[in-house]
Amino acid sequence: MKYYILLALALLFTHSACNSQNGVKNRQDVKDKTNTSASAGSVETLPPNSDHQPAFIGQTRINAVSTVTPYTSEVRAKDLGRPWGIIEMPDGNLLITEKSGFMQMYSKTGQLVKKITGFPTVDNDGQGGLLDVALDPDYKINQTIYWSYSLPQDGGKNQTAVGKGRLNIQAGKIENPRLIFKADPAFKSNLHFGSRLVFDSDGNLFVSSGERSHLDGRMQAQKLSSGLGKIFKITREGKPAPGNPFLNTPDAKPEIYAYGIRNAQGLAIHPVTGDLWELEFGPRGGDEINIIRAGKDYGWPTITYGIEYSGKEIGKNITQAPGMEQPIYYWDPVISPSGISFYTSDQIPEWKNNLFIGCLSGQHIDRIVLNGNKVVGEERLLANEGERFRDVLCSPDGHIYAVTDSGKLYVVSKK
Ligand SMILES: [Ca+2]
Repeated sequence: MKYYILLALALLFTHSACNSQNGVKNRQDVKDKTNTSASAGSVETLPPNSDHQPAFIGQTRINAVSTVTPYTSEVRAKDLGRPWGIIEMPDGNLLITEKSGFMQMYSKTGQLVKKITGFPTVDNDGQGGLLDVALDPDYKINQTIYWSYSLPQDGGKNQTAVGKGRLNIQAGKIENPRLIFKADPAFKSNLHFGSRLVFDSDGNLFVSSGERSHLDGRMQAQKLSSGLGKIFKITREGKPAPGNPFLNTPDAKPEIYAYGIRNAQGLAIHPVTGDLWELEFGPRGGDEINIIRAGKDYGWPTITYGIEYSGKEIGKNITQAPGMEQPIYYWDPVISPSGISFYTSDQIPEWKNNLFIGCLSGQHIDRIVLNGNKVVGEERLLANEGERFRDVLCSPDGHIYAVTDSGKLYVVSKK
């Protein structure tokens, strides 16, 4: 008897879960018919965590697309430790950060070329460590690189910081390493450092900071007097970039470019428009793609498409507010987006100017197809590998290089 009651309950649960999935799918199918000729249904089949509704058609659960060009993936190295950021050097080698405080140069075939040491001490606890890396726009002349890290401070505190120095490859050393910027205030947390680095075409550096996964830090994301939950734009010396939006605002940190950010681990410049694209982690639901514009408020924690991990509502439980920017796309449930990269090669023509996203909990590389600034299709690549993809690099050579939390270097190539 007990067995039959359990079976009946199980069937009832499965049925209602399917209904809610189909409900979402059906709504989306209707909405997306005008947007894309892709196959019906989204890549996401799980029910959302919240009852929030998108602000516009195609803001979430866009129709799935499939790459037609045959492609293949391969693990080229397995000994990266805990990689966080990957960039390409002018000579075609890959420079990969290691969270505990060093970098490694690898050939594209997966051979270790050089270990680079001499970086300042990092707080490697939790999500902290030596995180992203960027080349100076004049690297070929000055061999200067920039890195982001969690800077240890007194009392168990730490903060997102940016350093720079001269890369001496032959010696495997960073020369003259120095701190150029830190996102005040320091905080006692081992979470949400943001910290992705990307240079603008004007030679200034965008830096993201997180809100430290703390209720007080979260509120500071809305405060221009705090460096938590922000996008900064700084010069190569760490000063506020000329033209920054809050240079003349009393009490505002002049390095701030945009605010209301939760935890952005994805930054990239769009290859056609030159806009700054940002990927950030939502709470339970509500991972976002944003196009970052000077002086704009991206809403966290006032508006969000997510809920607390506990299941509680966040703030007033609203998704839209005057003066706050909408994400161009969001996910519920989350994919945990980390590093991002736009594909610019002609090797796989259907990927040209698509956005690729390394997903942690999602355990795949997400492909986003765009029509202008509108998301029109989504695909999950390498979804059967069971890997947390920390960063992706779409090389001009037509291959996608990706690093995982398990220490692997993947290469995705045309067959
Ligand atoms: Ca937002």
